Amino acid sequence: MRGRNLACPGWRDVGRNAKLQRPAIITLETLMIDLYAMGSPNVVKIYIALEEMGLPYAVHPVDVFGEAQFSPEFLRLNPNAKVPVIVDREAAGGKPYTVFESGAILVYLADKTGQFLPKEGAARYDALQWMMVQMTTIGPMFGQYVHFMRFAPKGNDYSLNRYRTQVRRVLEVLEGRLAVVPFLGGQSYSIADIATFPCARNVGTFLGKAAEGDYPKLMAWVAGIAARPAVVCALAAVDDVRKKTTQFDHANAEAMDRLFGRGQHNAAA
Ligand SMILES: N[C@@H](CCC(=O)N[C@@H](CS)C(=O)NCC(=O)O)C(=O)O
Repeated sequence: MRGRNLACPGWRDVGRNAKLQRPAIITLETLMIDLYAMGSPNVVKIYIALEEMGLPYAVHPVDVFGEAQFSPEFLRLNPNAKVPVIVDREAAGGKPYTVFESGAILVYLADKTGQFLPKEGAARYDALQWMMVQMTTIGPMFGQYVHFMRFAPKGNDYSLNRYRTQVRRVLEVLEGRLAVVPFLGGQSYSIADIATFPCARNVGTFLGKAAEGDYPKLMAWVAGIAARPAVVCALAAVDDVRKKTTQFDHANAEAMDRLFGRGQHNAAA
């Protein structure tokens, strides 16, 4: 079967077309979930959730470094022009339902399947509040730090130091949490862990390998999650979508300016 990986039954590759321009029309088989994707941490969360929950899904690569998120077809799915997006073809009410924002998608999928998020009580809100730490702090602080480290013109030391400090600060918060409970939500693996793993596994890449030694509990937690079979499958699927989308070091200058609101796209004035 096309693109089917027997060790990872959830994932099918629907794309002979390397780079998605018209997302709604290239599905070759009807699978439950359409995932609009590239290889960034926000999208990795959703790959992991779909694999962990055993939901069959079709991947539609969105070439973010090639401006595909600004196409009218994609903007109909997410007016905010960002991946990830899912379309649930088997939503309640019998009509497809579209969800964007990775945190909303994780809650949607957890509620749909009854997995990785307790239905009620303190355990539910423990998981949700730790997931929100990722959404509001870990993701944005990592994102800004990487922006100033990798993409901004040199000479922004104030910004670089501010975001690096914020990344370090929130990693210490995670280290403290994992010193008292095995998972971010408490006693069980949840969407809080699924949301946080994709950034946390990059500590060595972005802060330098030695920094991993500062967060032993966090790194042990990363290793435990990385070894889960569903996560291994998810990361293999992410490698595949990376091959089908432009990587940042191959993007053209105009696409980068548009993505980052620079040059003729600067609207700060
Ligand atoms: N808060 C959003 C962030 C999504 C996001 O920033 N997606 C990036 C890739 S990681 C994107 O699609 N960027 C395209 C753009 O900004 O034009 C979420 O968690 O889903």
